[in-house]
Amino acid sequence: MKKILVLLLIVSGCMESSTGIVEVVRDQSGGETTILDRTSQAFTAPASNLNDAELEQHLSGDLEFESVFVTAPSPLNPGLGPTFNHTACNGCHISNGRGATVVGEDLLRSQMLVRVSLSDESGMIPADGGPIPVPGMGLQIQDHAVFGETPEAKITLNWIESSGEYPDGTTYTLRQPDLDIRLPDGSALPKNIRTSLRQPPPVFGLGLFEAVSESTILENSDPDDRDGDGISGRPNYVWSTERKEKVLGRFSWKANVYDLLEQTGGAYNSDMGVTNPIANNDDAGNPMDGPPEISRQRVEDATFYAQTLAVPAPFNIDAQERGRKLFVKMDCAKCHTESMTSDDSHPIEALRNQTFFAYTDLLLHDMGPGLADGRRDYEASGNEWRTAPLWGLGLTQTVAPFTSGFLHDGRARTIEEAILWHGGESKKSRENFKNLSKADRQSLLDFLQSL
Ligand code: HEC
Ligand code: HEC
Ligand SMILES: [Ca+2]
Ligand SMILES: [Ca+2]
Ligand SMILES: [Ca+2]
Repeated sequence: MKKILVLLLIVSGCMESSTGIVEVVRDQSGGETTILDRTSQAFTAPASNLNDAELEQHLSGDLEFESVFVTAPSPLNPGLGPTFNHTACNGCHISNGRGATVVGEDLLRSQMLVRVSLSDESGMIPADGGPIPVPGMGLQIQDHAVFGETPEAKITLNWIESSGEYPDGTTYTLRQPDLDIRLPDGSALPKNIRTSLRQPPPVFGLGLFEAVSESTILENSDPDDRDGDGISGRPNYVWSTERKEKVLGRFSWKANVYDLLEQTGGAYNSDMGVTNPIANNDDAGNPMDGPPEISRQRVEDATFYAQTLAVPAPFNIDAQERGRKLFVKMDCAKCHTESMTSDDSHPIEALRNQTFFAYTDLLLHDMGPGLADGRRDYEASGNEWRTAPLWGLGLTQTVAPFTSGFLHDGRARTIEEAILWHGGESKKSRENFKNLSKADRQSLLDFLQSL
């Protein structure tokens, strides 16, 4: 079937107007980076269009991503801590997918992070416009420490369940996190500190997000909702430590990070306590004395790895046309923009001029009070989140069985629960979903599961 469509296109020479072409390309979810793999290793393959030199750097980066850091002095990977969240990138991004959300345990077992800041009412907004660091704690709680040092806090995660009903009488249960955060002296975190629980997102395909031009992203934004459909979509503008100016943010759950280099340098510094030329403080905001603990090259190699991971192709997506049409009809695609095309300027050749299907506009949306964390991050309000990409969604629990959840804090145990949490700008879309027949809801879920 597909071959016939391709032939027809060659004959007709018409790429845009044929409806057939969309099906053919949709299989190539990551453009030419795409691989065919639906196993637990599906997020770990190098992009299939890398040249030899690129492949070599990718493999060096793979080693960096797996490097386990230890307390100095040590011949290999010293520099962990003094406080930290985990010891390796892939300790949190399990097989390059999400972390796990374990109940009750301290968060090292669950790979989750808690971001913190002071409430804006305290009026000390930093010159770069970012969130206000908590004195002595910075912007993130490190709940582990090397021997002889004290973790910043002890965090316990529990879930609160609630139940609801579809108009057709089918019932469901949802859960939301309830954090208990204790300072070393046993006292609770002061009330003026905003907290935000974050699950590690998957790390494949992200180079393509870097390779999209700013104007491509801004095309989909509608900050004042001029077309009156209740959906806005706002860019986040964040401080770039490398460029030393405010730039469009694309990474992390609030699009509050500029690029993958700054994301990676920040992760070494804040998540592992490993200072480096990109980020060099103890996450209480204090610049560290002494030379960085790892070289710029090592940070660049780990970055390159995340930039050049392959995107797994969807499974038999042609059979999910009914669900895909419902996805569009329910207005899901108004935020989960089906495809984008990168331009020709990214330094990595394999990422240039690729049309890919990530199902995100990379913009911020108000998702309502149910999902709100109340913690501003640059332009992102306490209600706003970056539209989560949906590629690879159906592989989530293949890659990390029984453990991973959906949404920024992993609260949704299933894709269905994730949809039911949609509020704010996406409330109408959620209601559309709830009002579908059971069979139609299943078709939509089957489509998402095929991604
Ligand atoms: C303690 C767990 C943990 C460790 C260790 C960790 N990460 Fe993450 N990572 C996260 C979390 C949580 C987020 C989401 C952060 C947010 O939204 O604020 C994230 C976000 C990311 C993103 C952005 C993904 C996206 O969709 O925008 C990338 C890329 C990334 N991490 C790469 C790395 C690399 C490279 C390392 C090692 C140097 C690393 N991470 C170490 C937990 C971790
Ligand atoms: C107004 C914009 C908007 C609309 C409309 C919308 N979404 Fe979302 N979606 C988001 C945002 C933003 C997130 C991330 C929210 C979070 O993590 O708290 C998200 C997250 C998700 C997730 C979880 C993804 C993950 O990686 O954990 C799924 C699944 C999803 N959406 C499916 C849908 C479906 C299906 C529809 C239509 C019924 C829909 N969305 C409509 C903005 C939207
Ligand atoms: Ca250190
Ligand atoms: Ca801290
Ligand atoms: Ca609009």
